[in-house]
Amino acid sequence: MADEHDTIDALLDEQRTFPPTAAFKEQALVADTSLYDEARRDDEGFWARQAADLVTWHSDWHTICEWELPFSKWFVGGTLNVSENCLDRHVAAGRGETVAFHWEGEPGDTRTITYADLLTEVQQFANVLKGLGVGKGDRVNIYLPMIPEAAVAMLACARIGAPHSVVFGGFSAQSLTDRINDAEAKVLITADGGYRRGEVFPLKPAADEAIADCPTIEHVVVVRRGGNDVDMVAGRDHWYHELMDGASADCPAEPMDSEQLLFLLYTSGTTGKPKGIMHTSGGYLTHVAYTHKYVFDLQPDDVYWCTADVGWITGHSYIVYGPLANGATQVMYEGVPNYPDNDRFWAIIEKYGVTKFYTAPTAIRTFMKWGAKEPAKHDLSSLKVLGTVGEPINPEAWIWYHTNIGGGRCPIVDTWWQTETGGMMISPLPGCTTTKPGSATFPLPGVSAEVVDDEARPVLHGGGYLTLTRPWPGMLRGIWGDPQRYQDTYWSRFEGRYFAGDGCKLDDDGYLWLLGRVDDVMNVSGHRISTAEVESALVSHPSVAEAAVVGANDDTTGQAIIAYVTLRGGLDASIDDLRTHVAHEIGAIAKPKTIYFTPDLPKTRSGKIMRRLLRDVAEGRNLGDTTTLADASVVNELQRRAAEVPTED
Ligand code: 7RM
Repeated sequence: MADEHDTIDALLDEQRTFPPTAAFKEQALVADTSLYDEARRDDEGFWARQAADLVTWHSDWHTICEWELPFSKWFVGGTLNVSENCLDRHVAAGRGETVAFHWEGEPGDTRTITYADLLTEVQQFANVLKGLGVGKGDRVNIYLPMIPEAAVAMLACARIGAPHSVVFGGFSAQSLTDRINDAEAKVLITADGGYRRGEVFPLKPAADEAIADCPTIEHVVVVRRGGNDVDMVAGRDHWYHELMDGASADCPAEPMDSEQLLFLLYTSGTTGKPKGIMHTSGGYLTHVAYTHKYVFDLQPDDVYWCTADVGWITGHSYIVYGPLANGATQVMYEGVPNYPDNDRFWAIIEKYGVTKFYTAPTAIRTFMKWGAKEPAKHDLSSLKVLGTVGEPINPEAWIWYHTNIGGGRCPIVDTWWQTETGGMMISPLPGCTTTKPGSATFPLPGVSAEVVDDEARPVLHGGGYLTLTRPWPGMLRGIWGDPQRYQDTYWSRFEGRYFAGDGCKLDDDGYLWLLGRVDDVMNVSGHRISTAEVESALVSHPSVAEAAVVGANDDTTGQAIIAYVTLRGGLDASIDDLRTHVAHEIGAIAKPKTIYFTPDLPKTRSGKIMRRLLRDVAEGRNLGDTTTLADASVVNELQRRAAEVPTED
């Protein structure tokens, strides 16, 4: 057994608990521990039952899991077609008229797309791709706004076994070039432009710039959305609607191997070139269908809305593959949450009667800034389960979400997972888990996680590193073109374990509390303090909406805690107030040395705080790589202020 020493000091002690209500339990798919018990007895058998229950196979697998560390194969020998699982089987079961997507454009235009409609469009587009010379194994790049054609394109690729590589529409031409070239994609699917904050943002010009340096691209398919003028290169560029006009709606789904590459999704490492994370078919689909069903307690009359972009793994797993495999009805929204006004999301929930809602802590903290009066303008009584993903959620943001969006009655599922894990790994089950605000609670049935210290000894209480000890069906199969980097990045820090890169603490009741990336852990006078905990303490002050904390080099303490704080609209607090508050919440050792007030924090395009840049600012360095930053002006402003603001001692 490990001795009780903290690899990362655990400081915050959140005591509030929220058991599922009797009313929720009564209707829940899972209201007891039966799934956990079953998976504990035989995890492979458990996953095999999910694969048999939730996925339709052309032929059976002979081996559930082949595990040659660090490479796994799932449902080996089985064949299936992922797009058939997402479409044909629902139509064949008489659910063709069920709405797959209530799509809402940012300007307010709408489309209602049934499963039958989606199946027709996907078959047509699969034929279009074949007509452009795309065959099984060929990579297709997708660079689109949040329009239904994004899902159509992904499913059409899946139908013919052509792995897709979706690049988020907010990425620059250079990022697109790098990703296309690494994947050696043959075809690019893009749009003229899309809507964002009331204006058309052009995509095709960026795509043109990108592919000027992409020798493998043979054809470009352009969806008309923005209506902006674009150049079309004869022979290379084609309008989507023109190709679809002449396309047959008959493209039978061919069986694919369970381990057929379904997609690549690029994720930027801390350094160097982005990694093409590989996901395959049968295991991935099983994992995302299972987690989507049980974590959201999916019911036949649900209207589910995930606010992610399809360019991120959350969009792949919990807009496209998981929900469609489960035959769910969804809302898909094109634009930003504050167009035309700050209540757009709440208006959408009311309009469509959304029951299950999945968003990110960064969005929730923004909503807190805008104030509870915005959701109060709308009837949100349709909501039943609320989800979060992407970052640790501070207890205060959790409580705000629970109170102001969930009306105090909706369980919150805080879901921890990664691009690499493919699907959710640590999360409550809403009908069975007593939640604690800020904790992702326990590994899902079938998932084995362990917190360890520097020497890979299990930590039974306190802070350490989150590792995964058994393979799981949705796990990445590697990094495209670089098996060594796969081994080095994920499997070398702790022998025989997948290391996710996140710090995590275990409390007395065995709950897991994610502490952020370990690169973000600070060392103050020998205490290893997680940025997430100091941020949570700051955000628990009534005037604070959002906070980012970093450790900057310090002659006396090794590192000093520097905080960047955004206040809630109309509220005020002094630096002294906040330092005292942190000391009171978690102890004097965690008091920030310096606090800067800022209207915004630097974030990645998917909304994660970029602490690395704040460290550069705090230490007076030139900024490193800023290409993944959503809005560069934020750090420039902080640099200017850093030069001006005196340090508190
Ligand atoms: C789904 C996604 C992965 C990283 C991961 C964590 C952080 C995600 C949570 C979380 C605390 C959560 N994929 N993260 N979910 N931290 N609680 N519920 O975000 O590949 O883009 O990022 O995100 O650090 O390692 S991702």
